[in-house]
Amino acid sequence: MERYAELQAGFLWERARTELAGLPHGRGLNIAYEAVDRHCHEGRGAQVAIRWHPKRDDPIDLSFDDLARGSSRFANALAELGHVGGHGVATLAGRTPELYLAALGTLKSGGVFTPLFAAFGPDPVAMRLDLGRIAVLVTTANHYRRKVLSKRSELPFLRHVLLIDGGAGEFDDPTVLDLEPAMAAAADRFEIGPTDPEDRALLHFTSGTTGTPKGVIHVHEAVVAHAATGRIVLDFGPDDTFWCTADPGWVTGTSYGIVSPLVNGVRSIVDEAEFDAERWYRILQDERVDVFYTAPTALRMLQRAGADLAATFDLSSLRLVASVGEPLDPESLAWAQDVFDVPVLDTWWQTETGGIMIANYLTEPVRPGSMGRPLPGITAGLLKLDADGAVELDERGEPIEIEAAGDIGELALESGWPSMFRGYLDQEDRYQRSFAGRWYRTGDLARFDEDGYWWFVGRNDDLIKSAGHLIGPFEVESALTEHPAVVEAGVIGKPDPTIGAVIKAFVVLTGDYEPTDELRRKLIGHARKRLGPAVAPREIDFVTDLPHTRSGKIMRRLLKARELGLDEGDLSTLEAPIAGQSSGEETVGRSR
Ligand code: 6R9
Repeated sequence: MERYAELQAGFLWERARTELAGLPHGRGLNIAYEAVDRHCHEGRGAQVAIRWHPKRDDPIDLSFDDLARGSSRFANALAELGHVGGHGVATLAGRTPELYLAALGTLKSGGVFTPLFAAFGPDPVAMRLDLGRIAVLVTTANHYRRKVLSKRSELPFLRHVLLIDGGAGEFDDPTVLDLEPAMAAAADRFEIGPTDPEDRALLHFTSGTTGTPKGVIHVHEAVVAHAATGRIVLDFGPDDTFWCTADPGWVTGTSYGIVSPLVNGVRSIVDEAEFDAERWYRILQDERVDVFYTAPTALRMLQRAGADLAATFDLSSLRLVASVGEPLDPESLAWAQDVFDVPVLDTWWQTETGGIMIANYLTEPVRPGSMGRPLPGITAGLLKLDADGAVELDERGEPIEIEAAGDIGELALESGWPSMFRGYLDQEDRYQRSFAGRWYRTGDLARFDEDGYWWFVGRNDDLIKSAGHLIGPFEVESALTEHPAVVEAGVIGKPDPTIGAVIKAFVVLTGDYEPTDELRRKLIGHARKRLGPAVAPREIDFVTDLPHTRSGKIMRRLLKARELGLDEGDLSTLEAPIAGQSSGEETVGRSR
């Protein structure tokens, strides 16, 4: 692998583009062609592309040929129903092969693919189907009956529902069809139509802190970034087995759970089941996983399950572990490095960026707590903000960039990379507002150090103003998790008439500690020593779990709303408590 400096010097997006095949006869660029058909044309069709672990039964292999044929059948089935270009197709399903075939088949057919979390309830589903003007929904009979049926009349755009597990007869509705016979009747070859790199391909919903979710639009050109970042950061090689634990309902599970590994020809693990520490270690061991991409919250859940459990498995196949979604605190990083005995690389990106933008690299020293350095081809900047959080402009009206290491500003990226989002659906104003001059504003606060490593400070909205200090919850949480009693902490500012806000922490303890007043005092003492009295929490509550989004982010605004007895806002992305580890969904009944 090339070192960072060399990579940066030699990197051009135009050149990364030439590593892709492009559609035959100069018909453009299509994600699904790069992900599957290309491998078949180049003689790799028999290789395993996805090794699927159903919830209960033995794993099943899908080769690139299988994916090519299955996705073609899906595209033909769509065409048969009259969906030929620009149509929105959503999945509301667990991580089963049909989800992956639907994703790839939709892209082949010129449609726009939207994955929804299977655990969403009726309201969030209806809202997204409506906002996304979804024409075809791929789901199970059970989801349809429980979540969509009663709202069907409010969804005029929804023309067809395809049931993965059959049972359409129950609904006595010509627009509700069984997927399997529709696919079986369709041809397994499909010629992908001309695809402009700027054609829409993916629509991901990401919830704002309040109000309606934003629909983030990506185009086929994004595959250039999916491909390159997989090689540069995740170090994909042809013989690798890769496991991205994210559900496609979160952008990570699409960019790195579908597109990037397939385009790079690596074998991917897809696990239908939800988190289970023992199961995860077993998969890592038995599948000889080389590269593991997960979230800090999952690493902390593994940590909670104890090092003893980890020690009973042979994890020696691993070459690197990477994480995304939240800051990877130095304590969790050290734990993971110890247990997996490989470099653990934090990576930073967003739904809007489509792919990894800032990362640590296998070839470079890791700075614990830092998200690393910008990818080659990516220019990161730090914009100066005024007291109201607005970008400060110079006399020419250009945003002022922070030049000094250590100062805090808003993380911005110079626009123009291939996987940059091309819009918020129906919210052009909001899209325009997320740019300042040539910069895309991420809404995250950060700083950089003398060596160009970037450090996450917090979401702009989560920042706490207390006694004249600006405090990012992450630095307080990170100090708390350093204490051996603490697995996870969530920190908020509680409004206070005198000092603006009092820092309050919600703390999850490891199994070895009891929630006592004495421990509370000790933790406050520990935090004061680490952070100073102005930044240390004044109050600590012991809790058994913190509220997380389905992508594993601590929902600080919910902690705050509950603390203050305020409206809890949009909770559609709230993850069910980890304890039972079930999303409350039953397995899709299927015979095999
Ligand atoms: C891929 C994804 C984006 C937000 C982002 C930031 C937070 C992601 C992070 C991180 C600290 C990291 N975030 N990675 N914060 N360190 N390595 O997560 O997309 O769901 O849109 O969230 O997640 O706040 O702005 P998305």
